[in-house]
Amino acid sequence: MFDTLTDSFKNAIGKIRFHDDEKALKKALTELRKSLLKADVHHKVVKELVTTVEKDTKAAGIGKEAFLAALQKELLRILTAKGNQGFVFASRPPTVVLMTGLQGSGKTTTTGKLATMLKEQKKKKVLIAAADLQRLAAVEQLRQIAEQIGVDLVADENATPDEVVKRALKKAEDELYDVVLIDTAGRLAIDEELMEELARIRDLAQPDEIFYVADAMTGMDAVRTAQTFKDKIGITGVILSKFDADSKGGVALGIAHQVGVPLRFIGSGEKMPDLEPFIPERITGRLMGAGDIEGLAEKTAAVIDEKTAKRVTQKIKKGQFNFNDFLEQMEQMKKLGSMKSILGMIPGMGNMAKQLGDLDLENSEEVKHIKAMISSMTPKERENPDLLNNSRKRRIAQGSGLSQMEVNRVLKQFKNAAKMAKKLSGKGGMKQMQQMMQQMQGGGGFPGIPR
Ligand SMILES: Nc1nc2c(ncn2[C@@H]2O[C@H](COP(=O)(O)OP(=O)(O)OP(=O)(O)O)[C@@H](O)[C@H]2O)c(=O)[nH]1
Ligand SMILES: [Mg+2]
Repeated sequence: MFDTLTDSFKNAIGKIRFHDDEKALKKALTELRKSLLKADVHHKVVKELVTTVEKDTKAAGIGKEAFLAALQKELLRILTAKGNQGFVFASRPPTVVLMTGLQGSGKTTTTGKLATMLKEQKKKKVLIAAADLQRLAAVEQLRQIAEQIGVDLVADENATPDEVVKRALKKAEDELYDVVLIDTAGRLAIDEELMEELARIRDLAQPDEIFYVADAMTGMDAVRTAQTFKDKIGITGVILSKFDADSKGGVALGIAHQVGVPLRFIGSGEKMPDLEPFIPERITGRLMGAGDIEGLAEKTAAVIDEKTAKRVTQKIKKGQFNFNDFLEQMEQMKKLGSMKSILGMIPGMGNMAKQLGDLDLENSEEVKHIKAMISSMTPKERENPDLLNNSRKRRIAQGSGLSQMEVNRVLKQFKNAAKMAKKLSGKGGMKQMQQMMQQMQGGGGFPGIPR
């Protein structure tokens, strides 16, 4: 997620030294502007962002730290729109959510994904209402999804959408459901008749949230249609689906600011767990190359029980993440959905995620190597990677059929990732991140010197 943008930001930041002059700033800003436009961020948003970063950097005194701070602040501002973030429960259950969007945008899949997240991560009792009766196969599709994820469904091919919604709401009240998700029929374009149906269902259901599911691959059209749905129906959040197929990512960056409605979730694959909350602070971190430890922990918690997740987070914090944890994580990761999106959340692994493409991580060379190495280790070595001196590494290389250089490389990667994760999971992680970025850019940087 956001690989291209993250790379471009790195490039821009690299153009400027700890203390520098206007010329260097100009270069950095040009780089920033070019890359944002290339990523399909809307030109107005780009202009606003670049102008503000320039102004703030100058005001603070041109230098890398000022530039980073300005960029981070401005990114956060652009990504944030007034409204809720992530999933927000109504003060009185059930929380009713109306899912809307154009045909094929991913409403039904996303309804299933949201239900999965609420059930698995938040332990909520979820009911889905099949209010799409336009398409014959729609109800059947939802039935299959509901069955697969073990969530209750109200559906009736012979009823009207209004009746289905009424029944679902009554059932939710009677049987104390926490959340009702209403899947609706798609619109080919902005179709008046269907819009009226939607408005009727809205008035009937009085939803706490109206989500507009937009297909990320449609680029700027996603922004325009979201705007129309906002005007006509009054959406409270946007969900960008099929983000895994959109390598540029610019729409996600601009849409909240352009439409004035928060981007709430991103669909990152076809499987049910492939849904990420879009929390501006975290995304800013990811954009600036720092991964998303919190998001990772949350995702992990969804499939591992909470105790294990806490233990792992503690281990990361203490820098004790070892090879056994890694193997355990790999097993759990199978359940986490798209490997690429997971790797992208780990600090320092963004590049690896990019190289992976759509590769099957589990059967990838990298992971096979690590697994082969681990199987050649003694239990003690698995517990404590620091034990691995040269003679032990030689033995592991032989045992796993790898060259010693390969063993060294993998070990280094593993240690770096664990180290970075530790740094960023602690207090002041953001500050640390900035310092790390400076070091990474080779611009010297003087961590520890107060501003
Ligand atoms: N790769 C990828 N595919 C997705 C994602 N979300 C949905 N899809 C696919 O997009 C297609 C359409 O998804 P649906 O959920 O049926 O879309 P819909 O909006 O309900 O469609 P209608 O009910 O016909 O309006 C399906 O093949 C999904 O698997 C995603 O985040 N990533
Ligand atoms: Mg559908």
